[in-house]
Amino acid sequence: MFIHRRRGWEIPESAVTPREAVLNRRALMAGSAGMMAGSAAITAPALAQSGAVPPLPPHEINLRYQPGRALTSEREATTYNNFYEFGTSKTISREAQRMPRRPWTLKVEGMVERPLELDIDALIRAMPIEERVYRLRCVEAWAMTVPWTGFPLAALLNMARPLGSARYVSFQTAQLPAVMPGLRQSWYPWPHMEACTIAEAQNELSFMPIGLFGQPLPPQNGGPLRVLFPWKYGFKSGKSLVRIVVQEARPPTFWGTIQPAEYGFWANVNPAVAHPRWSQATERLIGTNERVPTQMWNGYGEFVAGLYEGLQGERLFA
Ligand SMILES: Nc1nc2c(c(=O)[nH]1)N[C@H]1C(S)=C(S)[C@@H](COP(=O)(O)O)O[C@H]1N2
Ligand SMILES: [Mo]
Repeated sequence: MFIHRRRGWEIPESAVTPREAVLNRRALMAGSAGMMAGSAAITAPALAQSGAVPPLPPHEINLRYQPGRALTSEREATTYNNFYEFGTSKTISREAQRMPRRPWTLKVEGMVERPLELDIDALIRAMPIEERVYRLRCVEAWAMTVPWTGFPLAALLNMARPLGSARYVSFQTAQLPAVMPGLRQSWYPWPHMEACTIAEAQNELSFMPIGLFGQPLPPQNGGPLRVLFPWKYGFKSGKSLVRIVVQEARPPTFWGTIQPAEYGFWANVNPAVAHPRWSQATERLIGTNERVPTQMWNGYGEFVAGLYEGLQGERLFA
C-alpha cells in the first residue's frame, strides 16, 4: 500500500496528484499511539469523563474536491471566526476554549424510522471518516480554504432513515449559558438553528466536520461537531451541533428570523446577486487579504446546480 510522506494539503497544490484516497499519515500515527495506550473502545469513555478530546481516528484524504487555491493558515482560520454564542466580534477564539467538547451527545429525530441519541465518540467510530479541503465563503465577503476531517451528512441520515414524506432538515447548536456570553443577548433567537432541504442534506458535499488541520475541531470553529454546506454562505453551516431534526414543514432559521430581507432560506453563493448592503462580486481571503472573484455556487456547481432545477421561482441566492 502506498503511504504519502506528507498529508495531501501539505503538498504544494501543483504537486497533488488527484487520487481518490490517500492515507493520512499523521492520523495513522495518532491511531497507533492510541493503540499503544489501549484499545479505542476502552480509552474513549475514560477520556470523555475527563473532558479530554481524543485524537482523530486514522482516516484517508479525499481529493475529489480540489480547492483550486492555497490553504488559509491554520492560525488565521482558528482565530478569525463568526460564532455569535461567544460574542459578535471575530476574536472569540480564546473565550470559546471554555466550551467542553466531551462528553457530547447528538440527537437525530423527527421524521425518521430510527431516532438516534449518539455519544460523539460512538458516532465517530460508526461513520466513514475522511479529510476534504473546502472553500468557505461568509456572506460578509471574506473566505477561507481549509482541510476538514469529518463524514458525509448523508451517512448519518442513512443511519436514522428519514421517512419518505420528510422534506427539510434543521441543525441546532448547543446552548451553554455558563460558557457562551452571547446567549445573554436576548434579542437573538437562540438556540442557533439553520436548515436545508432533504435533497441538499443528502448531497455528497454536505459534510459533518469533527476536525480541522488534522486536529479535533476547535470550539471556535464549531467543535466537536458541525455541519458544512460549502456552496452556501457560511451562516447556513451551524456549529457545535446537539440536535438534527428531520421534518415536513420548512423550519425557521436564526438569520431568517433576525433579518429575512437580507438572509434567506437558500443562501447559495452567487457573485451576481448583491447583498442589499454590499456587492458579492469579490471576496477577501483571510490571512493574505487578497481579493478574488466570487464563484457561482462557490465553485461547486458541478455537484449542486442540479438541486435547484425547477426552483427558479425561489430566492435562491440571498
Ligand atoms: N451556532 C453558530 N453557527 C455558526 C455561526 C454562529 O454565529 N453560531 N456563524 C456562522 C457564520 S456567519 C460563518 S461565516 C461560519 C464561520 O465558520 P468559521 O468560524 O469556522 O470560519 O460559521 C457559521 N456557523
Ligand atoms: Mo458568515
